[in-house]
Amino acid sequence: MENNVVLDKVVDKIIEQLKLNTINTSLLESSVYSINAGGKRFRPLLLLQTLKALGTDVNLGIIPAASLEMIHTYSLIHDDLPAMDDDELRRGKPTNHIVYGEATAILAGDNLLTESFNLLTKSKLSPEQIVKLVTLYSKCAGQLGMISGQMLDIEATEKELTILELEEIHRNKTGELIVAAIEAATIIANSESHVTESLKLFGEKLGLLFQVTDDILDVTGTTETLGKHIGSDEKNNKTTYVSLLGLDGAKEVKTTLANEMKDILNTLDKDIQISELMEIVELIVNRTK
Ligand code: GRG
Repeated sequence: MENNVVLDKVVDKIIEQLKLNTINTSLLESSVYSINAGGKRFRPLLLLQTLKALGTDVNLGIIPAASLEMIHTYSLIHDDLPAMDDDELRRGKPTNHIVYGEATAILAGDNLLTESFNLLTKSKLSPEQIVKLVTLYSKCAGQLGMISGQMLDIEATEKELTILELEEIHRNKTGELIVAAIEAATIIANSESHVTESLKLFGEKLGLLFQVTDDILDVTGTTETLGKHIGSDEKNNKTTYVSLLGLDGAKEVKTTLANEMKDILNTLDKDIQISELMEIVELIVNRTK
């Protein structure tokens, strides 16, 4: 099945879940607004592509992918709030709080996070797999992952970080949900632990590749890219790969990571379709938005 067709099903599942449990139209509208505001659907795509690599039916990944995209969207709504990055634009569109007000945006984020777990429990996977996914998502999105990354990021504002400190933030803030997409696929596919461990390492590097590319695009990107969250890192005096290493240094990090990731894929068992994951590396390396 074409990726776009499955990704449409992922989005349909999210909207269905939000409509099913709604008792308030403003909350529904603001939640749906951010789900439909032009995101790349990278985490769902990664989960589905990893399932393909593992030779598992992508339909089994639709609900887990939808749930993960809901968590990601909540994090962006909250990240844009005045108390956090205070951004007026994301993906070239007004941020949730600009359209619906701060209180509704906070609740839309809370709503997406909470409903994501409710949706996950409706999956046709085994109860053991569902519990593993709930454990994984709450770990990666929670205080052992993304939320701590966000906290470290806030504490780092106006501070000059070392590369190790910067990567610690990105591993948590951006990387954990990316690793979650890959690990979720290994749970769905019942992969052997050595496969899961190699793919998690691949995912950790992918998170950093994603971030260094984001930092590079923030200074070299098109109007569309720059409009996604207008230079908020510079505005908030945040260290980036480019501010720390220069543009050429950041590009070098990007090349090294991509090569290391391809090396990991080449060590995987022969029955794994590594071309599906090579495609993901190329997608990020060639990202323009
Ligand atoms: C508020 C708890 C809380 C967490 C926020 C992920 C995050 C933590 C903030 C995002 C800040 C940011 C812009 C980071 C740069 C890399 C990144 C994660 C970009 C957004 O992900 P994309 O590019 O977004 O996949 P789209 O818009 O395509 O869905």
